[in-house]
Amino acid sequence: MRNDYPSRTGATPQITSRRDPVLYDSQWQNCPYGEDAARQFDEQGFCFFPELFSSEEVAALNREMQHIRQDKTLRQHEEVITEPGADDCVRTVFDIHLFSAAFGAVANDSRILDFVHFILNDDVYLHQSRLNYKPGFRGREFYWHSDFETWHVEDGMPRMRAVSVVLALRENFATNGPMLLVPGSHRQFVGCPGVTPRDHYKQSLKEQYFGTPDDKVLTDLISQCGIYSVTGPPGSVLFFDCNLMHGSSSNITPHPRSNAFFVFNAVSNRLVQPFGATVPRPEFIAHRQG
Ligand code: 6CS
Ligand code: FE
Repeated sequence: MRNDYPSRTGATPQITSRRDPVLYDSQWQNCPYGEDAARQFDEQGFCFFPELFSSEEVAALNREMQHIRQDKTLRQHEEVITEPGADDCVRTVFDIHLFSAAFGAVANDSRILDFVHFILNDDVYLHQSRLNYKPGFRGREFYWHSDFETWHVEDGMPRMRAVSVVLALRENFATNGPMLLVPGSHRQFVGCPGVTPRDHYKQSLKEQYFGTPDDKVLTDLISQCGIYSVTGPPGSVLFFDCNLMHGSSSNITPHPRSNAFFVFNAVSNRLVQPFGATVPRPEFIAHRQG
């Protein structure tokens, strides 16, 4: 298969234009949140809806999150990733839709699925789900990256036809490491330096060094596009394009910044062999059927 999005080839990284649509349904009047939301997603690569889920709904999900976090038997599972240098501190739990029926129901909720279907204009399946707990004091950063870059290089996602949905379980303040987005960056593909090491995910899910752009590229991109900090109360939902440049700082406040992530991929865009790694990552990070 031709590779339109080379990255981590060891060569000097290139910036190229996106070669895939952003909105796959060209009839913007079909957008369940209106044509303005469609335009915003197309231009900026994201849409944010404060308090899309009620405080009662989020309270129930928070209880569920506490069960998952505190279940010591789960610590043995490979789905549970701990913070770098703090083995007792949960950073990420993958496949939350399988661990918990309540999170599974969120992934099937029409407030989410209708917009996802509009964006991708295809049947969809869950490529990845996870809880990023980002605990107070010890929650570490997620360095700048495009998710698609990783999914293409390490998992074999062919095209940019996937969308991430983030549900805030706790308030995302300006101070507790909210997600930082680079609006409009989804229209360019940023190749990254280096070559993927073997079993890279064991390191990268704690601290990522490959699949991150170099300083010069980031400086130019951010001077062009700026940074949008995603803040809002629990129940708020962010939809963002798979190729949007984003990251977040560490959390030195006492307030956890906990978010649930659901990534939907179009069935026509199922994973093939990785474009820049020898062995695909395990199913719990990147579902190959679903
Ligand atoms: O490697 C991954 O697939 C994950 N890592 C990051 C930092 N974002 C997307 C995804 O969950
Ligand atoms: Fe990410």
